[in-house]
Amino acid sequence: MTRVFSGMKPTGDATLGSYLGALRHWVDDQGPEALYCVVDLHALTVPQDPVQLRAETLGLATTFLAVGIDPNVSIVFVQSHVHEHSELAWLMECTASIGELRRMTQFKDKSEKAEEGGGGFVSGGLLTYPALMAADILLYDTDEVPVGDDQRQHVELTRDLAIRFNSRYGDTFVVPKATVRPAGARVMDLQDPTRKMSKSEDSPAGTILLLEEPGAIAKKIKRAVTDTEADVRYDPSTKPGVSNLLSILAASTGRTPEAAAEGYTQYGPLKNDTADAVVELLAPIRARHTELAADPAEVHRILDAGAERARKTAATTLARARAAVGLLAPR
Ligand code: AQP
Repeated sequence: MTRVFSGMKPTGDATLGSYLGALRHWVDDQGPEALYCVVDLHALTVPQDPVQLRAETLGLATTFLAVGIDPNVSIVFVQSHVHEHSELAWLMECTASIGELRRMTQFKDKSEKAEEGGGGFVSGGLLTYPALMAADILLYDTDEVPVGDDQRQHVELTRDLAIRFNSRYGDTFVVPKATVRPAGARVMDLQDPTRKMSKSEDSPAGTILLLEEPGAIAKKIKRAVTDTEADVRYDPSTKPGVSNLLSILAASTGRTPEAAAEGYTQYGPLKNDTADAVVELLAPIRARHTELAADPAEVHRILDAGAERARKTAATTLARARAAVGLLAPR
């Protein structure tokens, strides 16, 4: 059976992008061999407010359940509840080269942003977090990692590290692969469609949150940047704004962007239909989240049970990796 692992950072409310690119595929992939994780340690690469981080962690776990992940089937847990992640991360850091870590697009983007707007502070974790991500994935003998397009590079690095570790120390890790579904793989910011829609970017008008009110969603889509032409066609390089709307409409209604473009001659009707489709898609998630959020103790219980299930596999893999590199086992 295929083992699936994926995670999401609690750095703000999940967006339409993270839903279309990842979360809804997690629901499709779920089963007893699927593990879904709130990767709270990854959030620490930039300074966080402790009270907010705790709230966002619980909130994101609630979102996993609200989108339809069934904790009686799949394993839902918080990364820091399973200490093996941090321990294996050190072995992965010592397997990765600085050059590999520096090449990661997210490191380049986020360190530049931190230098410009964050008072010049770039944490060491911003450079080394792909090693932690490799540990997250490799701990569970993962075969497939369902992610959006932006995360492909990290999964490629995980593969390289697994192969290098196996060749240095003998067969220890399963070599995983990313599964990136084309529909919704890269949802762009509505105000700057050359940039990914992102939860921690300061672009409220360009970002649709999963739990946002229907009126606010419709307003943002109707104000989305398009272009001065009037023809509706899918061509991301010359018409990024219109193509982004077509991708969203297509992913929300189960079609290709080219098929979704058929019949439109003006931007107004395209925006109206896209707004309706997104509102219809997200309404049940919002309602379910409200129900679940009323009982946080139950979400905590689910996370405790998930961590206990996850720990069993994590402990076995970590013991294998420790033995492989030659760490003396305690008596
Ligand atoms: N715009 C997007 N389009 C398609 N997929 C997306 N994902 C995120 N944004 C889009 C996918 O959702 C998962 C969430 O990953 P994450 O939250 O752990 O990290 P991220 O990719 O760095 O997401 P953000 O929103 O950009 O977070 P911040 O702003 O904190 O860095 C991944 O599978 C991702 O591909």
